[in-house]
Amino acid sequence: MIHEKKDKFPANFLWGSASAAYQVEGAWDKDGKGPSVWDVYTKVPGTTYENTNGDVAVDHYNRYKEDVALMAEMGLKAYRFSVAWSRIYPEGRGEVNEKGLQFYDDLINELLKYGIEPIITLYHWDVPQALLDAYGAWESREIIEDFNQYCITVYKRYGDRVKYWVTLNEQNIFIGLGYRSGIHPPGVKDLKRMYEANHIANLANAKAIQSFRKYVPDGKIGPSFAYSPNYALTCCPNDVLAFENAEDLSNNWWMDVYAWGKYPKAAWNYLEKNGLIPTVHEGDFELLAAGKPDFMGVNYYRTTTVEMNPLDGVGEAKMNTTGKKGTTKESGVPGVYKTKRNPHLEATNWDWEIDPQGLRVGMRRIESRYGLPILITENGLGEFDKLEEDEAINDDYRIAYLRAHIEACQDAISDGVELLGYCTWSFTDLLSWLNGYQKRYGFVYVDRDEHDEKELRRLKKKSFYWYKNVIATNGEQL
Ligand code: BGP
Repeated sequence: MIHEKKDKFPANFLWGSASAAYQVEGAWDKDGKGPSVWDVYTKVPGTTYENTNGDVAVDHYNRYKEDVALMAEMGLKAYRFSVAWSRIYPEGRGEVNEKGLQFYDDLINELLKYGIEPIITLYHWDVPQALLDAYGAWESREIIEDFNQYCITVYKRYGDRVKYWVTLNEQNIFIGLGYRSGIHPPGVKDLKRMYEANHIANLANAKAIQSFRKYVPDGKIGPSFAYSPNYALTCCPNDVLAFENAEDLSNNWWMDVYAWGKYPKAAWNYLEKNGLIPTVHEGDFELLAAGKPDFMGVNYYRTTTVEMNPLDGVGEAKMNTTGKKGTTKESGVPGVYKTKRNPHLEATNWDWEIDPQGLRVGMRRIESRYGLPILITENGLGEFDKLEEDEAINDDYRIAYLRAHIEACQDAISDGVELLGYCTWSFTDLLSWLNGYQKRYGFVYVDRDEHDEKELRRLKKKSFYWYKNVIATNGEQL
């Protein structure tokens, strides 16, 4: 639909920005924190870009007051951050670390002092290493109760002040990269193990939501899904079928479980024929159905375009983690689908296609299929930024990207989507899991690189002032 007049953003719209503990905090072993799988994995040479790790990251643990003051100066309405499980439970379970709890108390209070709504992510990929050592982390059902206990501890501690919560960040990514492509911890390449771990993560997600109802009855909770809506490359029926396959296996496989507590049938049958379906115990589907979220959290960066892939066609290809444009190869599942470059879209230097309309398409699909409100929990542009001699950072390309995506949000609202808020990725620059510090996302430049921490100075980019005005005008001036 082309709207002659668009609806306005709601008055209480959450104009936000997001981060994750491992990518900003640093202080990896301070004040009793235990190691997470990322603390260990990144120390294995060759696992990350130029062997970068989050030992110091952007030192948010020590500089959170400075960072929150910048958020307040911008007028940010919401800040999404994650709690590092191993700060709260250094061993993943057992003894609680009071100093870890205190850190997030201080951060929350600092945000509230300026009227910034805290949004807590319970899990952004940093499972305690002790649980990987003890029972294989997401590969054992033991994690369901350990995760639940950790969640209950933080619900009880922060639930009086924090009303928006995210359970698992991008389950599809941490499971897919951790157990299919093996480029995230624990570095496994085994499809059967992937689907098993994924089912266990689904159960942990549902259990955490079930507990939430008891401890934070007036709060809202949902998962953050890494949503890349699919397009068929052509209207050839085979490509349309490939598109349906890709939707079922790469999106509905997760979102159907969150919203309805069941897996999409064609994908289930396909995996069953290939010996890949997860082990289901009695009561699993009841628990999944009981874990219905209040909203679908959406992390959106790009769409995916697919065509049919023959049975002897391409398998999974390597990701571009260098920023050398055009180096991404076609990737796919033989007999199911394969990815193609979309000829209508420009891409970033990391080959992520820039597609604001795709965000609207995705939100429309969620609205039609699940009827759930949506919270954009991440959206942003990772690019090389240049610090000029006068210390300006003229990131007009980031402004253009965000502007177009916010316009798409307004279109989606005008279409009837219930959108609670929009969090950019990210507020300050931060560590990209596999891309070091060269791939920047923030409104605030952090002066450090892969090999030199320098003084970690914070410098406002051009986009900082732009987003400030967007918030001040509630999205009227883009
Ligand atoms: C999402 C993650 C974030 C963040 C972002 C950008 O998948 O939830 O943690 O890293 O993507 O990704 P990248 O750093 O790979 O560019």
